[in-house]
Order: sequence, then structure tokens, then C-alpha cells
Amino acid sequence: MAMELYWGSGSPFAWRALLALEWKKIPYTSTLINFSKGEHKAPSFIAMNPRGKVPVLRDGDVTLYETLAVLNYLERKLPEPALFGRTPAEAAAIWREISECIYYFEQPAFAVIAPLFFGGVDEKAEAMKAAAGSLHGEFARLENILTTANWLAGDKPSAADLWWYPETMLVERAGANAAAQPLSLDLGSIAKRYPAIGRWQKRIETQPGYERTYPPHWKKAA
Ligand SMILES: N[C@@H](CCC(=O)N[C@@H](CS)C(=O)NCC(=O)O)C(=O)O
Repeated sequence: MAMELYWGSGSPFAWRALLALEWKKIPYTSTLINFSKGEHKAPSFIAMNPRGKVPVLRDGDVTLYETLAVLNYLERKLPEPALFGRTPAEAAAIWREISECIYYFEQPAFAVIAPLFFGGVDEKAEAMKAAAGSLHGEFARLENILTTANWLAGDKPSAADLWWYPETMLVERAGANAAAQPLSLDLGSIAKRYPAIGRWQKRIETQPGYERTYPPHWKKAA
């Protein structure tokens, strides 16, 4: 029986799970959860993930949530291609990049994105500008890596790339929002300011199966 992924359009967490399934060429079916209808809070969904969040992965009797748990399950289940490295040094480099994203990027990213998508830009403008400064520091670090390397950790696509990629896309989408323009956050075109990151985004976008992971509501809005 194929694995089943419950996901949400535009969720960076769910996007990572989709990319892992595609990169590992794992057959799966997918159920798109409609947040605006509250499907992630329905009793049937809460029974799978009591936190009511996507992604959720089902594989036979196994039901899993929390993206890192899902990625590690997929890696153990189908080890090739390896997304978490083969040697101790490779594994450490990949985990370090994931940690860098979680501990240094996600919080300022949320501080910029949330007011742009959910409201409150006027009251939070100063905090957003400060958070954008932190994000530029992190983008500059990525740009530095990707100026001499195709991938963030090692010479192949890894969990480091699929962890970072959706977050960069989300920040860029928020940065291009009309409400962001008066703040001059300069986050709306990553490739323009950070060409090596732009080339890396394109590299990810040409991996097989990428189009199946792209948030459907972003396509509609384009
Ligand atoms: N720590 C969780 C985070 C998942 C998460 O925050 N998912 C969001 C979408 S990006 C969600 O489902 N939010 C719905 C809600 O919290 O009501 C993971 O790693 O999977």
C-alpha cells in the first residue's frame, strides 16, 4: 500500500515532506488539507496529529507527525538516495544546516511573514525591519556557501537543501507582498540580491517531481 501524506498548500513543513518523497521516488498518495475549512482541526485529523498540524504521514499501521520525524522515517525506510549523508562528517554538516535554519532563520522569518499574511504590518513595522536585517545576515551566509557549492551540505541534494528551500520561498513570497514595499525589506527577489541562492533555488526546481510539490494556491495567484 502506498504511503499517504496529508499536507497543506504553502506549508514549508509539508513542502519538505513532499520533496523528500519525490527525491526518494517513493510512491505516495496525498491529501491536501484545507486550512480555511478547518480540516486540520477535524476529529479525524486530530486523531492522527493531536496538534492539528501538517504534515502527517501514514504508512500502513504507522502514523507520524513532526517533519523531522517524517524525514527520518523515510530515510530509514528507503535509504537511497541518502538525504542525511553517508559518513559522520556528512551527516553532521546536514544536521548543522537544518539547525541553523531552525534556530536562526525561522523566528525572524515568522516575524516578517506573519504580519504580511495575517495583518498588523503598521504596528509591527520596526520589528519586521529588525527581523529582515537578521534574515539578510542568514541569506548572506547561504550565498557564501552556494557561491562555491551547488548544494548546502556536500556535493548532492540533501535534507539540508529541502529544509531550507521552502523557507526561502516563503520569505520571498512575503517580501514581494505589496504591504512589504513601503518597509524596503528587500526580500521580494532573492535571486536579484543573492544570485547564488537564486541558482540553487532553480537547481531544486529542476529536480524530478518538483512541480507536484509546488503550493497549488501559489500557482493560482501567479
Ligand atoms: N513542528 C511541526 C510544525 C508543523 C506546522 O507548523 N504546520 C503548520 C503549517 S506550516 C500547520 O499545520 N499549522 C496549522 C495550525 O497550527 O493550526 C513540524 O515540524 O511538522
